[in-house]
Amino acid sequence: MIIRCANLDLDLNQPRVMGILNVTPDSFSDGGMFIKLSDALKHAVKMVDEGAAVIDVGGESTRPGAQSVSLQQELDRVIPVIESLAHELCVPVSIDTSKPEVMREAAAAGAGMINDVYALSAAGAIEAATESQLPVCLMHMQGNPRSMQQHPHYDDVVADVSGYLQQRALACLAAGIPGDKILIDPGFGFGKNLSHNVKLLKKLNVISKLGYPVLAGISRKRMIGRILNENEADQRLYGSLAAAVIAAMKGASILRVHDVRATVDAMRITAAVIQQ
Ligand code: 8Y4
Repeated sequence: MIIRCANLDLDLNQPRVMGILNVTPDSFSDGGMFIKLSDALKHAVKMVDEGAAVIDVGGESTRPGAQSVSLQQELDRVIPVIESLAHELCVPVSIDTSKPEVMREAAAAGAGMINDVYALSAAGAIEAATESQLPVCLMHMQGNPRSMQQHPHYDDVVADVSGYLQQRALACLAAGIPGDKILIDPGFGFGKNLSHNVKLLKKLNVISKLGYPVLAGISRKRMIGRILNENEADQRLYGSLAAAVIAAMKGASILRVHDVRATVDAMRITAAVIQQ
């Protein structure tokens, strides 16, 4: 299976790694408002050298409790980076956004994929994504980033998440997005407690069976920290690798990660076993 991302192909015949490039003021800035383009580009090139098959650019922090940013602020942060990366990289650039205007401008700047943690549920988002003709990743979230970790509740987390993703995929199909441009993601950590997250990982094969490529973002997340009793996110590499291997064995096609080289090695081993 190969997904066309603007002018570049993303080959999903084996599990691939998406490198995370945050362009928020706590990353690649001197502490002021402006993103240092050269630093962002340098980090993206490093991740591609390490084997990343796609780079995910996000200008709005979606961490639990995070504040939302204005449209202009988000555009100012991400569009110059997308434009620079689209020219310099040989892999597609994904735009992590929920705002239709950002989707449009990112597509015009050369983005190759839309990654939306709200699964195109914002007003105008499905239309903007359809017009861009880019592949879309639809992620499940219960609630919103400000409050989602307060009281997560499901009757059956796997059935609920799977049903939601199925419903959002159908909405995309109805809007004219081709089925082969849809990816789905259970949204680890987005309105889920530890038990919900572990069950989703264990049963990720159920999500895979919906027939769309699955993206999984587990890297350094609190579910890893909770299991390992490790509060420092940068000390969660080995746990994240174990989770990435499990996800890929359960059918995940793309792993969204901070630690590209290590995860690419882990995915090469996993691919060798899957293909045997
Ligand atoms: C430490 C490390 C603490 C990471 C928190 C975090 C996903 C995503 C995010 C995901 C897709 C994050 C934008 C949250 N997670 N997109 N985005 N799937 N498709 N938190 O799981 O990385 S941001």
